[in-house]
Amino acid sequence: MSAEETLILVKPDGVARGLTGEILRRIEAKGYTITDLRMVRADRELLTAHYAEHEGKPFFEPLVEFMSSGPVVAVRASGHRVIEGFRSLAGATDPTAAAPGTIRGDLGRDWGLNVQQNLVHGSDSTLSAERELGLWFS
Ligand code: DAT
Ligand code: MG
Repeated sequence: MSAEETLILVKPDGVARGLTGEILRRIEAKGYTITDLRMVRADRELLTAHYAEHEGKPFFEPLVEFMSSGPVVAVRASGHRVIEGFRSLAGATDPTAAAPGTIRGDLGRDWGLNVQQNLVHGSDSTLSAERELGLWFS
């Protein structure tokens, strides 16, 4: 078995709603290993680097505002195909469209706001996982 690593974030809405434990439980219940974890108050510089692919999009500014509105929990998780596996656990970006059984589908709330407060982030490729782990766990 070849272990892979990913970056998972419990976003400010997840931390504020007291869902950190439930989200970590789902990661571990799936069989992934949490190998590092820290609570971070992310600044604009870190978030701009993290969301570089979205810079210039209409939701970028509100996204950075939201992500810096409170602490996030950054998680380094490892396991076979954990990148794809966690994306699958998280569910679709839009919490209303996310399938029941997923973190966003079961727990995500659609507040009708500009930014989707969708509880979690997960790296979407080996390249972004490497890059994002370097940003959050340098
Ligand atoms: P994901 O978090 O599922 O990887 P993404 O990388 O496309 O989704 O977008 C990053 C975050 O930006 C996402 O979690 C919520 C927000 N976002 C994405 N698309 C959006 C949109 N059309 N309107 C508002 N917020 C959006
Ligand atoms: Mg993404």
